[in-house]
Amino acid sequence: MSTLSLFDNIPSGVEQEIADLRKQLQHHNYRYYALDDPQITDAEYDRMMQRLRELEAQYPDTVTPDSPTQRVGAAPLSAFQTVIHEMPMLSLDNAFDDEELLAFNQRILDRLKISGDIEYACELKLDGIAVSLLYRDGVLVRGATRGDGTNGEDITQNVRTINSIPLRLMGNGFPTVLEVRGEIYMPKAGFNALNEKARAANEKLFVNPRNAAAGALRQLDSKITASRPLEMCAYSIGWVEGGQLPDTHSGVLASLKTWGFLTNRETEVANNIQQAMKFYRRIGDKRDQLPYDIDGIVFKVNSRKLQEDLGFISRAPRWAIAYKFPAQEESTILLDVEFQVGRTGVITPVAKLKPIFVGGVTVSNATLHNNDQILKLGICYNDTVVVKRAGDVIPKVVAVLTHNGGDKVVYPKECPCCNNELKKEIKIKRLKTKSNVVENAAIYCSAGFECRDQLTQALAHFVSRDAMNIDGLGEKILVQLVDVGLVKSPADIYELKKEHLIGLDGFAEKSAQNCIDAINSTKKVSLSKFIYSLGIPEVGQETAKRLSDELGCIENIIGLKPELLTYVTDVGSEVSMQIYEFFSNSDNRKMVDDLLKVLDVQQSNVIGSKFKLAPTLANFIVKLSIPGVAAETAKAIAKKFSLNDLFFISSFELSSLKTAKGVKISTRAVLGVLEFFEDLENREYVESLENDLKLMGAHWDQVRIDEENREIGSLEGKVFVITGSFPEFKSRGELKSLIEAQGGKVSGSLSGATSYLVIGDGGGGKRNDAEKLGVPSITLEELKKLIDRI
Ligand code: 9MJ
Repeated sequence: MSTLSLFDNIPSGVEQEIADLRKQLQHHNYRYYALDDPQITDAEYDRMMQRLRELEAQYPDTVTPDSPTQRVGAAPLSAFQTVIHEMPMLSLDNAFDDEELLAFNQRILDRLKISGDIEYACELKLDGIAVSLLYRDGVLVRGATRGDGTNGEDITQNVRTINSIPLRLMGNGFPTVLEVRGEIYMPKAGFNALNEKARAANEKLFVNPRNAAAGALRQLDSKITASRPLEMCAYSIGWVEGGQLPDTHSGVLASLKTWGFLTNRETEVANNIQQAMKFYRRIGDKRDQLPYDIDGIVFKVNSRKLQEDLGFISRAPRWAIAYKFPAQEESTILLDVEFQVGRTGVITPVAKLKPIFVGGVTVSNATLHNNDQILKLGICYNDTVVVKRAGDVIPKVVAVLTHNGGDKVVYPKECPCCNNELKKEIKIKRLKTKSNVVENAAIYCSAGFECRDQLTQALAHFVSRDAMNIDGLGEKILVQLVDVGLVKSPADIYELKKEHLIGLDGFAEKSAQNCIDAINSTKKVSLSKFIYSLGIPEVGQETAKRLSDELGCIENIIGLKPELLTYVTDVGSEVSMQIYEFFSNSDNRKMVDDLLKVLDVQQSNVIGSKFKLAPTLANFIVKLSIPGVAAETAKAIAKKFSLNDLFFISSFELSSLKTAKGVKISTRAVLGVLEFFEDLENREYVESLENDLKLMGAHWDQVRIDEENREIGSLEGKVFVITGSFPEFKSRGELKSLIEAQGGKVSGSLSGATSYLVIGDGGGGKRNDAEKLGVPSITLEELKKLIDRI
């Protein structure tokens, strides 16, 4: 009989297991969210969490509010309670230029009656919602908004759902009562994903990450908050009892980090105000590359003793200042809307604005994106609108503030260039094997090269520097060539003679000859440049290169079904559909054929090993988009059956399958597979996909044979640990799949069994650990070489 513990009827072994799981989960949560350096895979983390959930469900008495399982949200509230802050939450004074910043520094020197340098902690000013978190004996007992600085709202239930907020402090040495202050914000990626979902569901969009974060915190139902991608960065402390804190602000931040908080990694200490200014400029330069919005830099006198001496003035500390960046959003008046025809015929509404200084430049044009956006904004002429300009991105109208009596903006019915009737693009957004058709917002002119604007835009792209790079054919000349009927498609450029050009504005004998020479010199062209030049929607230089490297020749790209195109690196379902549709269009095919006649496109005719290795039966099944069948289920199916088996499989055979985690596959998946393969059209389509793979030498069975011949599968038996970020891949999961496709394994933690540590951006932290274990560290490029050595 096992011994009983503090709780009735709970074996002490279980109690210990629960305590261990919580501790481990807390540790790995911290590694993931605060340090961004996970030691285990998501799957391992999920398994531990699942185990803890099971135990807590079995023994509900053991559940505590600080258990990692309690981040999912609690019962909805009817209203938020008011919180009176023990210490007022202050705001910050602002500086808008160097002069104001220097004046701030001087005021400090004067007040302290000192001369010389003041040390400043330099922090990014996150654009989110200020919050206060109260910990008693290390346990989170209250979360509150700033409110008016004196009274805030109790949002404890909501803050508990945020993974980067410790429910229990880590380590030791923290005061008995500790109030931590910081900013809750929504990273840009999470914000974009959230708006993407809202767009798909036809819901109202959030204007910016700050509003989205504020909205998420205002929810009375914390389950909604839990579903929003929020983070919290700690940047100061408030009320403290029973404990000592470091003498410097930077020391406090370091302590907060050891106690489990996310602190901003860009924070630095400047020895004086000049260094602080340099920090401001450095961060300003990379502001748009940061994964979250900031609106300035906060400088805080680093010595806490000096902070105390300086004190406060009205509602702001004398020892801190926010040096703001130029606003990226401003309001102005919508004067007019111009509907422009793009290269692919899509009509883009361009807002003509009363000029406004925003994001560091004067803006008078901004995109209104598309008809959906116009409808969603309900925008009218003469409206007061919000314009956003972040970095070098095209300015856009993001919101309407007030209507001022103007007419509604409506899309034209006819092409503004050629008067052709406009169409709404009904795109099969999902692949052929996915049945539902969704409407895409784009409204377009289907006249193709018959439409002068489309033709000139397509030609301008074709001759541009990153494309065919033909010198001397500027837009004005292209327009003339189109207007006189000399050029009706890109291939016609190569038929031009000197005499044709001499008659045009801007050409003399010599310049005409130079232009013809420039044209002729571009006839020999790489496949990737050629693909890029075609102007396929969504296909930029990177994708063109991938298509070229991995498929070898244009013939292999034309007609390749969208599901199989997604085996090309970084080609997702959206892009694959664009490519497939482009080559399905007879006008486009003619353009390509004509070009191939006049150009010398350098092609290898070899399908790359990356493409050949990408298809596995499991990921092929996933691509079929069968309801209920995601990666784990597909793997379980692929392990037991061949593709052919699935054509005749019984529900009995399917329902006995278990995933690697030992979970039975869902009824939905079983029914999904049965229904899918009962459909004759689906079967024929799957067979044609499989045949295509065989013809390309990329079928999983062929790859297996090759592996036996030791030609492919170069990572067989090797164990990799991945650290840092890899911008080339959408996620680490993608890099993991690449390694696994080559027969390698990916582990979450370094050990003597690790073959290589793959280091990405900012991932140098593990290098020493690897060295100690005698594990070689390699870059992504080196990993690729390892793969290509086959
Ligand atoms: C933000 N928003 O990132 C402060 N803040 O300090 C930072 N805000 C602040 N510090 C005292 N980094 C009052 C507000």
